[in-house]
Amino acid sequence: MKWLVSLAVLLATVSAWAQSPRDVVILDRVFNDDSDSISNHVKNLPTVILSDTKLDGDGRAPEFANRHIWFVSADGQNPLQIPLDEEWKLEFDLVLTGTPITPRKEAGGFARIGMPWGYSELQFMVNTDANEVVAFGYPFPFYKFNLAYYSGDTIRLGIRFFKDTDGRYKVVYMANELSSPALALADQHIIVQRKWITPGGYLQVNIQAGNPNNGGTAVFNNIRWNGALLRHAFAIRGNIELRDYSGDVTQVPIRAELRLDGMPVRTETLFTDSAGNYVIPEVVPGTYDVAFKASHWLRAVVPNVTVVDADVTGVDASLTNGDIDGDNEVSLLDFGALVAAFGSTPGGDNWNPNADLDGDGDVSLLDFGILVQNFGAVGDE
Ligand SMILES: [Ca+2]
Ligand SMILES: [Ca+2]
Ligand SMILES: [Ca+2]
Ligand SMILES: [Ca+2]
Repeated sequence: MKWLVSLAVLLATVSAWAQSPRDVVILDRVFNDDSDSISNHVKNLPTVILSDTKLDGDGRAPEFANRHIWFVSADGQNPLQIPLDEEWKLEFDLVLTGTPITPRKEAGGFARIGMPWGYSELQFMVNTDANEVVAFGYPFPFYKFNLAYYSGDTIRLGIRFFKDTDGRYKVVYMANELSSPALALADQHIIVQRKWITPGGYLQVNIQAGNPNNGGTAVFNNIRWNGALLRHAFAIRGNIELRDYSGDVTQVPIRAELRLDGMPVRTETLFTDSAGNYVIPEVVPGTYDVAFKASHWLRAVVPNVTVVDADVTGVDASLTNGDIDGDNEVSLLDFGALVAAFGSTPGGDNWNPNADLDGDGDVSLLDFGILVQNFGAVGDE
């Protein structure tokens, strides 16, 4: 009896753990071969509806398909880039309806994984024409379920991603009560160069020339997510000094980058308050190097910022002024840029706002003095 009780407690814990994602972001027309189709998207978590009709082509090549994607998100704006070492599971009930069922309408789970050239994509799809339930997309493992899917069916799909005890990143695909084995991704030495993954879902409707009634709808119901957003996330706070500057610091965009093992996992454009204070919200626990760079200031990196179970404060940086061309060094190139802009004011032919180092509205000897003082300085990598 004892193990039964333990199992019941475990199941209660697991079901409480899986919740709706905090938010999702919908990317409209990722494929847009029929630009005058009528697409409609509904975000009403835990439900997302993607639909697209009038897929008869727009008379301009290519005329293949339209695709729409949603991704889990912390803010409804940006897909969440989850560090690879985070285990997560995404599940939903999917109803895909194709009108007509041919040409192909497909929908299902979707993921992007960071690669040295950008990213690669997983499709875990059902389709209306071949009736398949199948996952594919390098470097994700191929898997085909022994199930037949028909337009209008409800199917529960799930993707679980985790780092196994053998050190390899693996995925388990789920369809109704079936699960694939834990399957390793290909080329693990490549995926660890970027270290992020973003899950979600998608709809793709292929074009049928001459049929204005051609369309498809994917309803994702009961979306459940137990990944990084349900573990608490915390803020990183601190102060950024923009040195030798008398302008309005609240108007200076600062690019902040969170790096895990040297690899960027998140970038943000920050603005500080008038005292230089900033906040990076919703940071998943981990040990980060935090890099800050602003237009004509050198980059500063604060190493080993560890987020555990509370906001982290005092992550301060002081940025050296003088990098007019933005190459992260104060050199002769910047001197040349300052000379070229010397004497200018906003609106002038040779005005360069990045040469106005002190932010007083003209390029003068004061700016020259700042450059001389910092000449030869090089920012952090
Ligand atoms: Ca077209
Ligand atoms: Ca059309
Ligand atoms: Ca420079
Ligand atoms: Ca100036």
